[in-house]
Amino acid sequence: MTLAVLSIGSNVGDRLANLRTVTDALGSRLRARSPVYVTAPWGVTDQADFYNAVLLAEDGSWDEWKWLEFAQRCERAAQRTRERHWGPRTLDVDIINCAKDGEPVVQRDPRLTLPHPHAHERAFVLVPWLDVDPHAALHGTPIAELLTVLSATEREGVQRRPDQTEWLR
Ligand code: A4P
Ligand code: MG
Repeated sequence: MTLAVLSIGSNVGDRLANLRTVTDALGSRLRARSPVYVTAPWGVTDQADFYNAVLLAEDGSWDEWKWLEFAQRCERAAQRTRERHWGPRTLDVDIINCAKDGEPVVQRDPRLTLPHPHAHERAFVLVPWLDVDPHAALHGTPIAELLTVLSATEREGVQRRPDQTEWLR
């Protein structure tokens, strides 16, 4: 049994509809979804704001590689193109963490690095993750603590979307 923490983001097209394709594809695997946040672009800043959310999902037989396959399948279905590293995209699905029988998988394979190497420095990951799992930790450090280390600008760039009704429907 694996429990995956998925970070989903979109800044091209109908952002909410793009995020929703992932919850639809997860179906009964979906355990929890954070609210949707409007987030300032991270890394490459001359692009539109993103919508971001974090999902918890569980599967009885999938390993971490199956979660990566799932993520890439969702990106392909959203006609995701790769023109620019950290650039605009219809859909990005990153595996932030994957716990196998309760223990986090830790690996540095470039095809799948776990936990996600940038998670600790991204408020657009930590803020929604905290919503769905207040006790989560990265390499043993509580994510609530990691958030306090981030700059005010980084944290203020992540704002909860005022209306969540369409997302929670
Ligand atoms: N890969 C390795 N580890 C992982 C993992 N844990 N999860 C590999 C998913 N993929 C992983 O990704 C490049 C390769 O990383 C894949 O082939 C996969 O096997 P990519 O999606 O092709 O390229 P990318 O997304 O441009 O690069 P990267 O490094 O994945 O970027 P990120 O980290 O996804 O960041 N700002 C805001 N506000 N919100 C966002 O959602 N997203 C990005 C993209 C930048 N800025 C953002 C946001
Ligand atoms: Mg990615």
